[in-house]
Amino acid sequence: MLKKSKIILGALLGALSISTAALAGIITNTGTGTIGGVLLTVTEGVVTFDVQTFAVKKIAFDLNNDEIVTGAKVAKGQIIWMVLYVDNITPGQVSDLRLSDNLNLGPPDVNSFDYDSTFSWKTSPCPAGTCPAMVTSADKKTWFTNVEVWNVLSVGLDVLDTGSIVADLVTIGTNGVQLPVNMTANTRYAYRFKVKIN
Ligand SMILES: [Ca+2]
Repeated sequence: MLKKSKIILGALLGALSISTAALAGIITNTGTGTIGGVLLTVTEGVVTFDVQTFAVKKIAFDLNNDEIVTGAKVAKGQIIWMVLYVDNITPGQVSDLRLSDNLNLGPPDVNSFDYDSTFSWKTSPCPAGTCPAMVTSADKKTWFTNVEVWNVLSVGLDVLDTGSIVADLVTIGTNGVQLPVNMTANTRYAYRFKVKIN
């Protein structure tokens, strides 16, 4: 069974929220003024923003880099890829992205997966806020296997990088001494690792 993941923006690990209210929704700011204290000599200036939410997305691939869709049949002992990614489609930096993924949740999924190997990450450009297409399985395979380099992450929770896998828990971003993830504008951030199905 495929597992759910969590995304936390600027919140503690373990929280379920995708973002805070301040980070999601429409916000408006109005500036006012007068000349010589006389009303209506200066008209209002208004600015409105569409504040984006950021969703964590998860894909499983087999070792031929073909998507394993939700509900597909897999075998005990099979090694597969798990991939988590988040798209920053805004032209600004997103600070302190944090992700977590528990490989073995409670019943009925106890002991579902064990980490195997190849913990790594990469980024993909999203020019003009349009990230690489991920609609079809072919799209996903094309993106997964394109020329972008997957950078190795240490499995440990340490100062070496932004990711760790300790026991069953994958964490990305700020966590103790682990380094933060500050997402570059118009960029997809992706993390992958192989797991064994128990
Ligand atoms: Ca690490």
